[in-house]
Amino acid sequence: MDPSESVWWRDGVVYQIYPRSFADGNGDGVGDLPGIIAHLDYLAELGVDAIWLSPIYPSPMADFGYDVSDYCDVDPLFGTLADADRLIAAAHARNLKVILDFVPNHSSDRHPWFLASRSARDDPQRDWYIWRDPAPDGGVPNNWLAHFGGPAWEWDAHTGQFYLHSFLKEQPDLNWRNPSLRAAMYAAMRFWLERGADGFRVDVLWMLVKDDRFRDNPPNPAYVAARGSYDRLVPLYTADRPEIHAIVSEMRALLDEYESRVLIGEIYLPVERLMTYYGAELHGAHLPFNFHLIDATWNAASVATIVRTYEAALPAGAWPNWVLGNHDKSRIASRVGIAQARVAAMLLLTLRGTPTLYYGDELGMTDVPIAASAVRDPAELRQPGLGLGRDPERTPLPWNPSPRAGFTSGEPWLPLGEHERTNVAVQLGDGRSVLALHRRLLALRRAHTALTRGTLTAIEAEGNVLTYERSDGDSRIKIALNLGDVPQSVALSQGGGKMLLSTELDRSDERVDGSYALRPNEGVAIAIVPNER
Ligand code: TEU
Repeated sequence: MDPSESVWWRDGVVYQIYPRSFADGNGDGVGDLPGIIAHLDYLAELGVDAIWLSPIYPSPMADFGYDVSDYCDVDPLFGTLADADRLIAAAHARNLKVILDFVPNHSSDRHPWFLASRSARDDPQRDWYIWRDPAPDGGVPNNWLAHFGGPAWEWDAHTGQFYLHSFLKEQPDLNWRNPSLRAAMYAAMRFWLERGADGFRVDVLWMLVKDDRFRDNPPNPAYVAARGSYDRLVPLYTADRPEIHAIVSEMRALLDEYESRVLIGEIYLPVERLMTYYGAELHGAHLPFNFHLIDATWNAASVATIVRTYEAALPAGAWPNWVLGNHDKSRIASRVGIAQARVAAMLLLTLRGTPTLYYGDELGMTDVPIAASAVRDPAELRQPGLGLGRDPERTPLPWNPSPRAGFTSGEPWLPLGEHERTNVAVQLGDGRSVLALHRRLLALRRAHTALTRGTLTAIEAEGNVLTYERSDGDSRIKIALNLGDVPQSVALSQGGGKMLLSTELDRSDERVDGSYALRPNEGVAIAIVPNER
């Protein structure tokens, strides 16, 4: 890839929208496509380059859209296919790309394909799903477990077999070993590419293929009950199977038939396994999602190690990416505290590689406590009390300080958190807000190729201060992040500098010579000025 050429998914920033919670256009309490269209200017002015929409397809909503009953339409809850076309056109008119969420591991149990498959053993689509006879004792075929608890097998009395479901029983796994199923799924991808989608985030990409001998998964020696029953086993035969890479390459070849589309993979794997999803000769996913900061111990040494390890493992030509959160994980401001959330934002938006920003993190939104009576997420409902529920990080985006925050005129589907200050309107009017910081960081990225495509060197952790340098040609920018809550003094190794940005937004243009002070929970970006001759 020619480093001088502008490539949107390399130089740009992705913003994840959870459509149910972004903006409600019709007052039913659930976000929708007209609501997103109405707020595209906000996203363009924020300075992001692409939006990734969590699933918008017809779905019984057992897993809030990750149980798809028609891959080529829009659920009426979100709008119509015409609304999707309008959204893509309106986004493109603002130079925003649109990435859709593709959910190929499983469909809804109400998808016509599954209704056919379960109708009879000799139905032509029987093998589009994974059916097995009972074990000799009449029980489940093997020990495979479902992410949301319990066995991954559901008995179907009508045809006398079990079917596999890696998540809910309402989410039967599709059989990616079946060529006609693969062709049908690629046709669905093509359907959206033809309508102008700029690519896909592919759900559970690393799990699409399962062992063809259905061997039992081994016990997990590091099992922790608090992580839920799925953690009892190591998913050796149900994830990261060698055959998956042929499928990733087929998906990539399909996208390469179109102009500059992106393939992002949701992949929770150790770094060295994650890297294999870039594919041989890099014909795999453009961006295998890098989730390694999400579970990081939040201190300078741990973060430095994660960055070094990931950078060192990247195959030649592979483009990095970074994520701090998503619709499945506790929000960054809840994990590290709102003071550190500013530092985390500077880390995310100045590391080398494509960042993905989760909606609401630009305001410093935190997880919202959900009363047991208001819980919607099956992850919590099926294994209550372990903290596995994802509703807290999926609450409506507050647009203003009013009781319904400008999100809806109806009853929001999840409760709004405290939003007197954590809302777009108030923070747009505050030059030192978390939102102002994100706008300034995104503008800084856009203004400096050192931050978009420059090198990353000199990663150091001294005490709880993380420093690194981004360079492109003569342009050198030093990033210094105080991950602690005590003041620090940092030496500028050589030359002088000019303060570009502080996370406190009150130090721009300050001259820096020799050393500079970092306040508690402060990050700074400094333009290195070579030694005066
Ligand atoms: O998540 C897949 C995944 O990694 C799960 O283990 C995830 O961590 C889940 O939150 C477990 O509670 C993807 C989607 O992001 C998630 O929202 C869906 O529920 C899941 O797949 C099934 O489609």
